[in-house]
Amino acid sequence: MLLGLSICSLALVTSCGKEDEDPKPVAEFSYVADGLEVTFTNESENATSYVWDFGDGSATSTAENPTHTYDDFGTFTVILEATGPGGMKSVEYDVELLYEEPIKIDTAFADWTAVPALCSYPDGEGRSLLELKVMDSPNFLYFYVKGTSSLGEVIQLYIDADNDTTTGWQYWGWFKKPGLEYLMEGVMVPFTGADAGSSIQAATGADIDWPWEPLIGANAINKSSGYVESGGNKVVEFSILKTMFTTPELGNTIRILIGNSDNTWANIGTLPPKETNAPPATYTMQP
Ligand SMILES: [Ca+2]
Ligand SMILES: [Ca+2]
Repeated sequence: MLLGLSICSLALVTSCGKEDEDPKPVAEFSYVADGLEVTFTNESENATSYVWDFGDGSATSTAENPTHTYDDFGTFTVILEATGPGGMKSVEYDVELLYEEPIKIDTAFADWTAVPALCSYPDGEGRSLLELKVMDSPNFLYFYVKGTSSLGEVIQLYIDADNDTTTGWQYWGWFKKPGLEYLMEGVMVPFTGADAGSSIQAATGADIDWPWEPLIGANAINKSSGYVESGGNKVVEFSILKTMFTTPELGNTIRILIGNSDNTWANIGTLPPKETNAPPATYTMQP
């Protein structure tokens, strides 16, 4: 009996000693997110193997410093289990992947650099209008318009929302390709009179000179930079909520014509240019 107790004590001491030799692991990590791709940096101590749960239902990883690409934005609880001779420890953090709008309406235009021009006539065939760029996100349509120094106060966007020339406005216009469902008229330099503001109008289908009916009053433009002088030109960026377009909703491919008017509402520019008889510019939504 006495011998048995003695052995037990000895075992206890041995166990304590072993714990000193193999300290418990510390689980720790940091991460850097680039869009949906997250690079994890393992900062664990006293560990030799790892299991990562990325919190999105995907397979776990045993890599020391994994990179994981998520399917969507959101908040994910990431759990790291670090195992060493001294045991296993785990740590968890919420990884937040926030959606960033691709374009910021802020009077700086570097965010448009990688966006190809949808319609560009740098030699002046479009008169006051030189270039149009379009971008979209799940929430917004973004527009970049470059004009000459004579760019007028009003920008008009004619939009074929369903990419179908047989629906929408079929009447005469400076463009030769009809089928336009919407007209956005935006006053980029606010008038002091009753014309100030912007609106989205829908084609009524009537075969008359001006078959547009306002859908809403002001604030069709969600946000605008206003005109910015740049290299002898005037540039503006603005955004419109996609939910402004209801019947029909915006399809995956839309067609766009753009006009420019001065403060007497006389047309002084078009893209594509009137004279070229080119079809409207075609824009396909981002995947
Ligand atoms: Ca910008
Ligand atoms: Ca149409």
